[in-house]
Amino acid sequence: MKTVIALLACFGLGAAYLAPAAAATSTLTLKLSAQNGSGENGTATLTQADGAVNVVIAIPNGPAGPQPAHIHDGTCAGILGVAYGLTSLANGNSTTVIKGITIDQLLAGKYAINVHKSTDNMGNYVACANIVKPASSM
Ligand SMILES: [Cu+2]
Repeated sequence: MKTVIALLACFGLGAAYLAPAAAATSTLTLKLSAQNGSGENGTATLTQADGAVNVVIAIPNGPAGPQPAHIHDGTCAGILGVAYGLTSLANGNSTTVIKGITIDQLLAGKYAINVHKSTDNMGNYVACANIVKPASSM
């Protein structure tokens, strides 16, 4: 009887340790930090849907826009090419559904969400967030 109880205890612990690693990331909130003096701080919230990732950007003091936004390869410190297009921001808000990917695939690579000042000034980045897990949830 003691052996059975010990085995059950082991399985219980095993399941508790395995569960977080096996579970897909369902939501990820990133802090968009203002760049180049824009003052445009906000958030990007990624939510896993069935076969797609929903990306919601919210910059409370964003201008009327439109402000183009993308998921780029690279990091905020070293932005590379566009990996996925996002809906341009209007009044600081943007919602996009990206089909065929998962949040975990984004986390496994090196990606950053960035927002451009305007269609006429794409070279000026006004906000950026690296797609990484927050340190507290690692
Ligand atoms: Cu871009």
